[in-house]
Amino acid sequence: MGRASGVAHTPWPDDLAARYRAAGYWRGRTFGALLSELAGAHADRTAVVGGSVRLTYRELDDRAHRLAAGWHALGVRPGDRVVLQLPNDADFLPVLFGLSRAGAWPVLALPAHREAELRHFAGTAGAVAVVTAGPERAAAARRVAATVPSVRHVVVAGGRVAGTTDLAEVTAPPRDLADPDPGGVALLQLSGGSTGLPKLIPRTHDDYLYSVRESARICGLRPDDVYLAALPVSHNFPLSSPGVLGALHAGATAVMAPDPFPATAFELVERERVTVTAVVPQLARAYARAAASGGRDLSSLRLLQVGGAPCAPEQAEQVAAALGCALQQVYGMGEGLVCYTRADDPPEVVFGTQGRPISPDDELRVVDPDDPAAPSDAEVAPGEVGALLTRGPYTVRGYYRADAHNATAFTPDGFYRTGDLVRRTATGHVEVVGRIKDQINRGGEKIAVEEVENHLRAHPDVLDAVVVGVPDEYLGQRSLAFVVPAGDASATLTAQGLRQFVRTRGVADFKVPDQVRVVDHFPVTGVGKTSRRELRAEVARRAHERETKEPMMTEAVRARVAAVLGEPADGLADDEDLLARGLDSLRLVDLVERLRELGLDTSFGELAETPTIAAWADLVVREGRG
Ligand code: J2J
Repeated sequence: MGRASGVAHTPWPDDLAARYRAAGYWRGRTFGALLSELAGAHADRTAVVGGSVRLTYRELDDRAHRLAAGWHALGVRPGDRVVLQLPNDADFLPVLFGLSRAGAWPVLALPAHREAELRHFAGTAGAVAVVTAGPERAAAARRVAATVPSVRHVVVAGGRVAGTTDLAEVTAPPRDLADPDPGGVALLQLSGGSTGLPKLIPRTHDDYLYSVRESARICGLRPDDVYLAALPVSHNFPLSSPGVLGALHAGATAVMAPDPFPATAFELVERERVTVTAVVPQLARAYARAAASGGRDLSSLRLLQVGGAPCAPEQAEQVAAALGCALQQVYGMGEGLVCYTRADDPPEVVFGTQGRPISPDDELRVVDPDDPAAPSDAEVAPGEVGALLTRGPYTVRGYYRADAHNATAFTPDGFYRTGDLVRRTATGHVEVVGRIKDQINRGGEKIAVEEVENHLRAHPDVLDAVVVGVPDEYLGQRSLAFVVPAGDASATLTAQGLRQFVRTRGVADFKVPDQVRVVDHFPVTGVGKTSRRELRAEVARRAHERETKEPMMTEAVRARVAAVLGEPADGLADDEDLLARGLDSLRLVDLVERLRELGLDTSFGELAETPTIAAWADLVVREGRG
């Protein structure tokens, strides 16, 4: 596939690399070497629990050795890329470490990803294999293998699927394989992205293990801790902040939850005496509600980490109270930087900020979010809101094979443009206040609007599409697509049909627009909006306004219609045909005048076209000045 070009891994400049080594951040140890050490130190302790399988450290180490030899026997060689899409179960860690020992670079796909995303990962990475689980994903992986020539193997966990290799067969007697370069790539994380499909993030053994080690220390993990992976474990948060890798680093136990819902998680907390887990704010609230109704013994839980999406201070406080454990806010990103509130931070900091960075050598700059196309990168005054730029000992310097994108995603001196709007407190804590990138954070799942727009535009009856995030009480944000039909297709395009269309394109469910509005033009009044970014910002602003203004405007319109008809307002339904109510042309002319008070410049003909309160309120929200 010729789409991706450029270098695999952008190294840190020599002077900084030397400094990170001298400071003891980078210790020259690989994933495989770490596991060997852990197996020596904690041999008979439980490392992993997944379903009914329990693996000691020695067993985990042994499986990883056999898998490494198995991958080698399949022809997987150092530097080869392998798309890894496994759910939270006992296979995940042995496979990850096995690939790592074979020198391969796992590409950490999420179980939610479907064919379109897998094809993109395999194609961009030039992957030699895809490892997945379950018949549906296996079928998608086989279709990917049929179109991406580099893919030689589809390996499926837990079952024999025609045309694939059973994961159980990827095994061979342990053999000496050269330990990979600790300064080289260990794995490829995925970015939430804002332009098109997710970018691949090359993380090195040195940098990733530094973030894992320090995260485990900051969270006070000890051998008697039990970490529950409730979120999909290939995501950076449950993998490394401190996540299952941090748990192993501390000699603790990592428990894999097959799904993140309270019933499943709480059963495991009770059964395994879980002490630490990590969730997104939406789940935290669900946990708090479920805990209030009792039924499970959650007394072992000492720390709930909340991150991945904005969490309001009151919410954080309520959750901590409901679960009766300490709460920690975590602000992190697959590209690197992770911030934690600390155990000894005062409550207003724990509840009111998203923490401070892991490393004394994390450099954070808060700059003027002026023009994203031509950023000045001038720092704002201390305590002011600005766009966050960061670089440091575990933040990447470039995406994998994405030279053109890297030119704008990073500053010339190597800072990553996070796209987040933040404020830093006098204590150095970060408050995340919003985003400047075109990305929707739907309950922690990141959606690049451009990717979804491209899928919508692929529909033969769609001329153009703009996708924006609108506030959602439960999810934080949900996605709203505005679609302009091609030619006279407006009669045939439906919201449901378009959502189904996006689904059949083989993308993760969370990317299917929550709402679709078919419109004859984009709801924009400003002139000269040529850039999609500005258009989106305008549409998002109006969509937001509309969400908040619509109920008010509906009542204002209803009152005026009632006055014109001489009937009580509460007898008029939003969607009833008002012409049938006796709203004749004379009365309509009167109404035109009255709606002018709401800032709507309309005509009697326009009102007669769709004679309902709902439609007119819509007009007022869209075109009124009120
Ligand atoms: C607001 N927004 C947040 C927070 C992330 C630990 C924790 C999370 C991630 C993660 C991670 C937020 N409040 N507490 O990788 O190791 C939004 C920001 C950020 C983007 C990164 C980790 N925590 N976010 O969420 O790569 O917008 O990583 O830039 O998925 O999530 O998303 P992602």
